[in-house]
Amino acid sequence: MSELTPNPAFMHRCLELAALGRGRVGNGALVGAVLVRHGKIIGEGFHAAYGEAHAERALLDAFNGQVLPEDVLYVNLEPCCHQGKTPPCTNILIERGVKTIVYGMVDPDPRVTGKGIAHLIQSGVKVVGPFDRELCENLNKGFIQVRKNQRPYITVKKAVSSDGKIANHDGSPMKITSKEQDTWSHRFLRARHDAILVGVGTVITDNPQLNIRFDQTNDISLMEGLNRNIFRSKNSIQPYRVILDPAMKISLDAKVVSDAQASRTILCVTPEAADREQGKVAVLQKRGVRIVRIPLQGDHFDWEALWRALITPVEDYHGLTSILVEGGEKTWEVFKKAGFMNEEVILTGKLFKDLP
Ligand code: AOF
Ligand code: ZN
Repeated sequence: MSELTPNPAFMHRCLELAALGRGRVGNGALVGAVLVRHGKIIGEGFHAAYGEAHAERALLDAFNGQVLPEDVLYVNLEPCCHQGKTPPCTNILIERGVKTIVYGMVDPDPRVTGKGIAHLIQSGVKVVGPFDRELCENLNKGFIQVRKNQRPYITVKKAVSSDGKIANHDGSPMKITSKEQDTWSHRFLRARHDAILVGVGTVITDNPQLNIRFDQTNDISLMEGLNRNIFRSKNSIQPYRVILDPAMKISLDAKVVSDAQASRTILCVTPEAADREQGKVAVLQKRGVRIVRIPLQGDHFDWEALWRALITPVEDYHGLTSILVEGGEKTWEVFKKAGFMNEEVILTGKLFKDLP
């Protein structure tokens, strides 16, 4: 067999497809697959939602033709070999006669790690990879974090004036970032996380919406030079809004619990506060707000209990894998001090004296 030189364009297409599952795959992986014949894509598939067909199966189910020995299947994650909510992908790949596979990264799920590749090789499939591993791992950093460490991937975002002052120092809202920075934040930060997290103090002072709003006019210039489609598409579901509110101080009028997307809000309270505020709990639950009871450990929530509640699927909640921590200052510090910060993004705005 002649040597195969994988083509990055096909792996990039897998990532674009994979990203369409953002917000829908719960605590699972974002996966896309393409079938290539003589340098052209002839089939595509992606993991569209939690519990639904994996990318490879979705592709082969939709592909009516015969897979030929020279066809190459690209997929950004090692094909699975376990019986989970759906049958193993390795089986259908072998059955349908796929002879060459290019994969992007090894699956961190211990049920699969290395075993998917081994199963394919034992069955005579040529397996090439990991190919474009960094890009693939970057898209699935939340999934990797959850599978390896049983907690979400955490990015902390701050806005700081160019002379180092922080907004909201005295509790009053202050606009530090520019419109362009805000568009970037929505497009590249909020859109690439499963949830946006703030402390209740920020909800009380700013009454934020914590959703993705695209500024169409700024989109294109900001996207230049970047792969435009590796983000959450406009039709995608909004990220969850996670509010840390131990004493359940949130107002029933706060936007995050009263707008049309109240069902995307997860309110974390102590069991004592939930018992004390049963009326409020009932109203919020009726609006679809998810209320999770987390005990305190010292002056903050018990981390393990918090992670468990956020990453574990229960009934119609399918879990999440990544969180963007947006504020305020106390919340940033707690995450940083506890060692849970994977990434820190600091947006530098105007000089403090020039702020409105
Ligand atoms: C693939 N292709 O598209 C995805 C994979 O509970 P299940 O059955 O959905 O299994 C979840 C695990 O399957 C997940 O942790 C990861 O190891 C793999 N996801 N594998 O070959 C896909 N989504
Ligand atoms: Zn699979």
